[in-house]
Amino acid sequence: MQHAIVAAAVFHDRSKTLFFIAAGVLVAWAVLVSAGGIRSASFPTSAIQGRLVMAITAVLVLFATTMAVVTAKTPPGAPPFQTGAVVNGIAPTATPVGPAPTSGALKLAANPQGQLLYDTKALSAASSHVTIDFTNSSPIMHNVTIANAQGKVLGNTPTFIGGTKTLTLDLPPGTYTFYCSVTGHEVAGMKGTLTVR
Ligand SMILES: [Cu+2]
Repeated sequence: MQHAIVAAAVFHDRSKTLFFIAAGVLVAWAVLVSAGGIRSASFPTSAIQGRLVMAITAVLVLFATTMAVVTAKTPPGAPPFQTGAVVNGIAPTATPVGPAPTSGALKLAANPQGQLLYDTKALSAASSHVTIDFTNSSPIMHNVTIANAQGKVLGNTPTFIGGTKTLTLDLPPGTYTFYCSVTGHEVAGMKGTLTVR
């Protein structure tokens, strides 16, 4: 019975030091009492000694059982990191993750202060039906143009100032570029990558 509790505790949690101390003392006591019983034919030698042995045994069993219950109630600590396999003590480097694919309309905006930039360099669509809502609150005319990996233009918004224009395209899964085709804007940094999942 006690043995089963010890075994269960061993497999449940290695950190239950208190319980092991209690269980260890109990086991040591049991060995001691057994040894005494084997060596001496008249063990226990008196009724008082017999009661004493029983009392100590009872106290130890109670202590060990209590510790088992107390330690079992201690929730196991959550793992602090989920970084994948650790090899030779070196955790794998974190892989930069792009924006989560959006199944709804993708939002894109030009820098409202007039810098030749969009507000993101990466868009990710969860399906081939791609909708981009492009907002241009800057004082400069802009558009959004989509090209495939070979540079072939597949679609674009009009070039405009103020408000939002929507571009909808059906694109096979793959990697595309989005950019502003107004002269000099793409070179200045008005471009990014569109990933279609
Ligand atoms: Cu532009």
